[in-house]
Amino acid sequence: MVATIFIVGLAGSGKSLLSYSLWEWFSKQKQDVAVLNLDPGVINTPYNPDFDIREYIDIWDLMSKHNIGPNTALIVSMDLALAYIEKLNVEIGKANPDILIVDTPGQMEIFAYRVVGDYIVRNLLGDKKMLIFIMDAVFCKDPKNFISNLLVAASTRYRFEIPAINVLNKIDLLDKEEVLKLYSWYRETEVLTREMEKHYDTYEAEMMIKMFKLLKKYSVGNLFFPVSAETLDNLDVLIQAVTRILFGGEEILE
Ligand SMILES: Nc1nc2c(ncn2[C@@H]2O[C@H](COP(=O)(O)OP(=O)(O)OP(=O)(O)O)[C@@H](O)[C@H]2O)c(=O)[nH]1
Ligand SMILES: [Mg+2]
Repeated sequence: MVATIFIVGLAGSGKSLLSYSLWEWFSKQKQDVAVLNLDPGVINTPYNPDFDIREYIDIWDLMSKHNIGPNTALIVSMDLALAYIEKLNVEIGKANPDILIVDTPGQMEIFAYRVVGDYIVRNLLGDKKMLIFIMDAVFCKDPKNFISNLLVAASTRYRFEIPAINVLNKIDLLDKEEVLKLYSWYRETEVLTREMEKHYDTYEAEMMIKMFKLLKKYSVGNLFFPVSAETLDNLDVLIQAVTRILFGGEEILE
């Protein structure tokens, strides 16, 4: 059985580093874990990809052959990637890892909001699938950014219709009080409301809080974990949640 974890998030939020940290953690637990790089535009990855879309698609070649810029080339390459999903599935099937971590492209809208992403999530090998949505903790220190990022997370989650976890990454760059504050914003709407009212005018604060309440209402049970992909703070807690979703228990944590 292959359990597939898609790592999605805004550019620079830490998708690739978290892919590596998760891979390292599972490997240390003697789990059979592999990483698939789905970002055709990346030059260096922190992990050694077991499977790699760059084996099939050369974004630099596309740019020079068709005289297109990097964003268009990325769109074209993701569309081309569809033709290679079956080939990747054959590769993955042969290796048959227990856990497959999928690092997605930097420009997340190409994966999250175009048909290709949906196709990949549906058709890539995986008996069980889940999504980790990463948010950058430094960006989220502003309550408005925090709510906007959660809205993006929710829209991504509803698009893919697989279990999802929100991760607040890079907490090592915040002090402890700041992390606790962000956590309390998520848990207690009144605290977030006060913070919004402190920094923004009434209209803006009211609108954002209304959106946040809606989001919480329809994302009941959506999990939220502050971690650091760099220092591995709280990664154990995230791994436990991932394990519960994918395997329904603690069996692979021993
Ligand atoms: N301090 C700190 N830095 C981090 C953490 N996670 C990622 N970074 C750094 O943030 C930068 C971006 O990380 P990546 O893992 O490349 O992020 P990404 O989301 O894959 O980036 P794109 O694929 O370009 O969208 C790198 O310099 C990482 O070293 C973290 O938890 N703490
Ligand atoms: Mg990346």
